[in-house]
Amino acid sequence: MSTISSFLNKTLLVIAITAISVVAYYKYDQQSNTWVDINDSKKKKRKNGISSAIPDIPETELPPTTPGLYICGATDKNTYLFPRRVELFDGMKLRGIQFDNDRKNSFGHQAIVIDSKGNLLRWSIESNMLTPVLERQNVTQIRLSNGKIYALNKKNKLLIIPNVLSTTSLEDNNQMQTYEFLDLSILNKSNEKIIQIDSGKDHLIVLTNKNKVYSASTNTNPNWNKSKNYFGQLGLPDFSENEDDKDFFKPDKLFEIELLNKTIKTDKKGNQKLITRKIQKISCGNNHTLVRDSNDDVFVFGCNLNGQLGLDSKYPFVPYPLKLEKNEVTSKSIDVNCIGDSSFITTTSDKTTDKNVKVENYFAFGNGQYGELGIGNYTSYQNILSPVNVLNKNANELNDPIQNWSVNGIDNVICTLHSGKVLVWGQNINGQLATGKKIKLSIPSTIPGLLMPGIKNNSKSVYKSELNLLPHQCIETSKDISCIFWKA
Ligand SMILES: *[C@@H]1O[C@H](CO)[C@@H](O)[C@H](O)[C@H]1NC(C)=O
Ligand SMILES: *[C@@H]1O[C@H](CO)[C@@H](O)[C@H](O)[C@H]1NC(C)=O
Ligand SMILES: *[C@@H]1O[C@H](CO)[C@@H](O)[C@H](O)[C@H]1NC(C)=O
Ligand SMILES: *[C@@H]1O[C@H](CO)[C@@H](O)[C@H](O)[C@H]1NC(C)=O
Ligand SMILES: *[C@@H]1O[C@H](CO)[C@@H](O)[C@H](O)[C@H]1NC(C)=O
Ligand SMILES: *[C@@H]1O[C@H](CO)[C@@H](O)[C@H](O)[C@H]1NC(C)=O
Ligand SMILES: *[C@@H]1O[C@H](CO)[C@@H](O)[C@H](O)[C@H]1NC(C)=O
Ligand SMILES: *[C@@H]1O[C@H](CO)[C@@H](O)[C@H](O)[C@H]1NC(C)=O
Ligand SMILES: CC(=O)N[C@H]1CO[C@H](CO)[C@@H](O)[C@@H]1O
Repeated sequence: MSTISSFLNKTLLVIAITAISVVAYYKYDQQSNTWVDINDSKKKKRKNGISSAIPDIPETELPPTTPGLYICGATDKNTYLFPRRVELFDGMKLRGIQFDNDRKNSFGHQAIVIDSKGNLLRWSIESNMLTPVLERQNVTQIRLSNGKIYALNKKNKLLIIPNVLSTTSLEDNNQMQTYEFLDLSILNKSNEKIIQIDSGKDHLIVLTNKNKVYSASTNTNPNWNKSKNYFGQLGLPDFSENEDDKDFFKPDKLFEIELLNKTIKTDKKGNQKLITRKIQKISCGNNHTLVRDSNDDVFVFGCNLNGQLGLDSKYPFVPYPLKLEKNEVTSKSIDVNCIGDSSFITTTSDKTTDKNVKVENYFAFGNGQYGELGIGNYTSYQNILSPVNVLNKNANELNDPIQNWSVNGIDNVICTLHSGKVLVWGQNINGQLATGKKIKLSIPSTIPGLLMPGIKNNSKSVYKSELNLLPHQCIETSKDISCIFWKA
C-alpha cells in the first residue's frame, strides 16, 4: 500500500486521469453504438444477405490436408472473410508465426515466421514475399516489441534483431539482419536457462528453468526515460529510488523481479519461514502481466485501468507483483493468458465432473469493449473475475477443455479445444475471426470449416459447418489477421 502511494506522484496521477478519460471516451463511443451491438440477430440477417458470397476455391489448389498456410482478415489489398490458402507456404511446416500488431512503417502488414529448422523469415503480406532474416540459429520462440524481434534459440540465448520490420526496405537484396545477444550474465549466477519469453508494448518478461522471472524495457526512445515504467509493467517497484541509476531503464537489460522469488510460509507450529516461489507461466498484455506459480497462485502487475489485474479501481497501476486473493474462483489457478488490456485465468478444483474429469473453469476480466472477455457483453471495465460460460460448458459438460490459446490479438481471442474444435470471440472488424462475417462476438463461437478446392458450397452448409483442426494444424491470431498453419 505505502509503495503504491509513494509511486503515485503527481505526474502519474495526471496520466491516470488522462488515461481514465480515454477509457471513458471509448466507453461512450461504445454506448453510442450499442443499438447495433445489442441486436446481433437483426444484424446477422442483414449481413447474411451481403456477405454470404462463398468464394469458389480453384480445383488446382492444394487441399486443406496438405501442409501450408491459410490467411484470414484484412490486408491493405484484400479482405478474406474465409481462410484462404497462401501459395507461398505450400508444403511448409512452421515452428511459429507472429504478426506485427504495431505497423509503425510503410511496408504494409508483416509477420515473422519461424520455419521448421528455426530460421526466421519476414513475410510481407501485401507484397507476397517471404525473405530470410536470420538463419542457422535454431530459434524456438519469438516476440515482437517496439519494432524489434526477440528470439530465443535452442542454446537458450536471447537474440535481439532490431529494425527488420521498420527500416529494412523490401527491395533491399540482402534481408539478412544483424543481431545482438541480450546480456544474460544475470542468469549466470545459478546457471539458469530461459524457457519462456513474452512481451507487451514496452516490456519483455522472461521465465527461467529455475522458475525465476526477469523483465526488461524494450523502449529505446531516449526521451522516454520515466515513462518506460509508467504502468509498473516491469514489476520493479523501486524505480523511483533508482531514477539516478542510469542502467535501470536501459532498454534490453534484464532485472530480476525479486519480489516474485520468495514467499513466507507458516508451518503447523506457527513458525514462519522464507521459501522460494516457483513461477510456472508468464503472460503479458499491452501494459500488464500475469504470472502463475507452482502453488497455483496468480500474481499481477502493471496497468489496471480496465480492471485487467482483477483489482478494484483504487489500484490504477501496480508496480510490483501483487498476489490475487484466493477465493472460490481463484482457489487453484492452472493457467494465465493475457491479450491487449484483458486477462484470463483457468482454474481447477478437486471436484470432478460426472464424466470423472477434473472441473476446469475459465474467468475473464479487463477490457471487454469488443466482446473480448467472452462473457456476453461489451464493457470496457470489468475487474471482477467473470466466468466464460461457453468455455466452461465445453470443458465440463462436453469434456472438451481448451488445448491452446492464441493471444497475440489485441482485442480478439482464438482457442483450440482438445477435440480440435476452434472457438473465437472479440473484435472482428477485419474478419480476423474467420467467421465469414465482420460482426464482433461477445460469446465464444465456432467458425466454418475450410473451403474445399473445386467444390461449390452453398452458404447454408458452410455457415453450418465447424472448423476442427487436424492434430498438426495450429491457428494463430493478431490485431488484423489470423492464420492456420502446420506445426513443425
Ligand atoms: C432483436 O431482434 C429480434 C428479432 O428481430 C427481436 O425479437 C428482439 O426483441 C430484438 N432484441 C432487442 C434487444 O432489441
Ligand atoms: C536445433 O536444436 C535441436 C534440439 O536441441 C537439435 O537436435 C538440432 O540439431 C538443432 N539444429 C541445428 C540446425 O542446430
Ligand atoms: C555466462 O556463462 C556462459 C556459459 O557458462 C559463458 O559462456 C558466458 O561467458 C558467461 N557470461 C558472463 C557474462 O559471465
Ligand atoms: C533521459 O535520459 C537522458 C540521459 O540519461 C537525459 O539526457 C534526458 O534528458 C532524459 N530525458 C528525459 C525526458 O528525462
Ligand atoms: C530473491 O531476491 C533477493 C532480493 O530480494 C535476492 O537477494 C535473492 O538472491 C533472491 N533469491 C533467490 C533464491 O534467487
Ligand atoms: C497500453 O498500451 C497500448 C499500446 O499497446 C496503448 O494503446 C494504451 O493506451 C496503453 N495504456 C493503457 C492505459 O491501456
Ligand atoms: C458484463 O457481464 C458480467 C458477467 O456477467 C457482469 O459482471 C457485468 O456487470 C456486465 N457488465 C455490463 C456493463 O453489463
Ligand atoms: C462443402 O461441401 C462439401 C460437399 O457437400 C461438404 O462435405 C463440406 O463440408 C462443405 N464445406 C463446408 C466448409 O461447408
Ligand atoms: C501452436 C501451439 O502452441 N500448439 C501447442 C498446443 O498445445 C500442445 C499441448 O499443450 C502443444 O504441444 C502444442 O505445441
